[in-house]
Amino acid sequence: MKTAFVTGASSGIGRATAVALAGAGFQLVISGRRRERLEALAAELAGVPVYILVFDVRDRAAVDAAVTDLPAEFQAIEVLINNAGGAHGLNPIQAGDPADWDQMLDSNVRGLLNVTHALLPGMTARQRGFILNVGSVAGHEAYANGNVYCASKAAVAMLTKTMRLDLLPLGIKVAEVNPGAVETEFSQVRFKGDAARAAKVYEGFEPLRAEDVAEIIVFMVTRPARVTIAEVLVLAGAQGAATTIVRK
Ligand code: 8X3
Repeated sequence: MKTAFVTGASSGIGRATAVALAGAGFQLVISGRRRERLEALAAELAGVPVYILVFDVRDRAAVDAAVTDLPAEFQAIEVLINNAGGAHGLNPIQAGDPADWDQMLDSNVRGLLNVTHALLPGMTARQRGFILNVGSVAGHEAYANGNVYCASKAAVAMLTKTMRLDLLPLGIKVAEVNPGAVETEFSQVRFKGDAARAAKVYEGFEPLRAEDVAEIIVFMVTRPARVTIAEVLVLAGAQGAATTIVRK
């Protein structure tokens, strides 16, 4: 049974991807900050071997220790889904909070690097693996007030391209999925728990569901060796670009 490692698996796209990968025959390492959520997910995946790791991707020492301590039967990670991350605040740069900036750069960029760094020795030794980075439409186009979030996802986009070149000779594929408007906890986190403001983001159109993105991720990571789907942009049906949404 192949093993997939999903970061940020306690909610949203990460959780849905874990469920979809289990359905596709993978056993799972699921990581996140909220143990109860991960335990609930593991219970839902009964029948599939699941190992829970509780860490914050920003904490490099914790990431390294968790990966080092993986039981032997979960060590051969075939697929890494670098999903953990998010947005904090939506303000013009002059009104931005540097603490939000740190959090986005630390999770979305450094966190992705921390987990990748911890898993690469195994992948390079086995000369196989697939790293799927969850980017965003925001990494490929600018929108007002997106500043540091857009920049963090642009970093993910360029890391994906450059990692692909570095790792290709070692038998490791690297790809990126770039979601548009997906209704998850994303906007609640961005607006710091302001549920009304978060709901407004998805008002008047049908946003993507986390499951829609998960299905695409599973398709991407299960192609034959001769195929690399390097990048996918997935928008809501009513969405033409990041902030161009037809609301009815
Ligand atoms: C989430 C999509 O457009 O809200 O990454 O930035 S967007």
